[in-house]
Amino acid sequence: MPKLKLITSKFSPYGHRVEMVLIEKNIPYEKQEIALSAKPDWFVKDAPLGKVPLLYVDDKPLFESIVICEYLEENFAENPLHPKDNFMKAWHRGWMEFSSGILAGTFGMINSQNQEEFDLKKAETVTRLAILDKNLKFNPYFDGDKFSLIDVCMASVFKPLIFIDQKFTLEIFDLYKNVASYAEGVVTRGSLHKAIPTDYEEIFKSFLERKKSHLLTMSFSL
Ligand SMILES: N[C@@H](CCC(=O)N[C@@H](CS)C(=O)NCC(=O)O)C(=O)O
Repeated sequence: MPKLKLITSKFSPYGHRVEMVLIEKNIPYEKQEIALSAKPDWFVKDAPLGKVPLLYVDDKPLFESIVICEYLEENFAENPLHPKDNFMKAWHRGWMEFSSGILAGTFGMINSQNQEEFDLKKAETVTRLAILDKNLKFNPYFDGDKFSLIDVCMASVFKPLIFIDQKFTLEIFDLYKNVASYAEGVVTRGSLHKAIPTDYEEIFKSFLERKKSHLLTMSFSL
């Protein structure tokens, strides 16, 4: 078995999804968290896009979270996370890509500096939730009882979205009952709890402050 080392940052949803896969598949790994404000030289050299997560496989780096998750799925047989059927696998992969759009909208809201920007990013996110709502056919997971890679991706996406929705009373999920119950289901997955740092709320709060997020001008309960 190759030696695996995950390089991530505490707050990275992309890192959380890779760690969830490692945990779901009972793969032994080491983890190193780095500060993105002071990237080490070895990281800059090995990460072509300068982003976490990075996974060292016997000292060789892989980058891009979905690519890393697929590598783990293909190379570690325990607890398969993709459907066997090739059409369904491709369908799931499409929605994995879609999940990254929801994450981009969420971080767009988080990074907004004014109301106009915030409203635009919120509208983009809500539009994506409306589309997902129509396409969610099963419960509790995307594929029914079977927890899959698409649920890993969605869990990492919904964790920060639910956080801001609840703390800032954004009412983002109110019109989308399928998405609301699906999102609540995936964020309670044990592997997400293990991947999320215990001081998640504190880290989130300092991130908002550092970014001078427009969210902090709204009424909140942090
Ligand atoms: N598409 C990438 C996105 C990764 C990403 O955006 N990572 C952020 C942290 S959440 C990062 O490393 N940002 C540092 C930077 O852009 O300098 C993936 O899926 O791995």
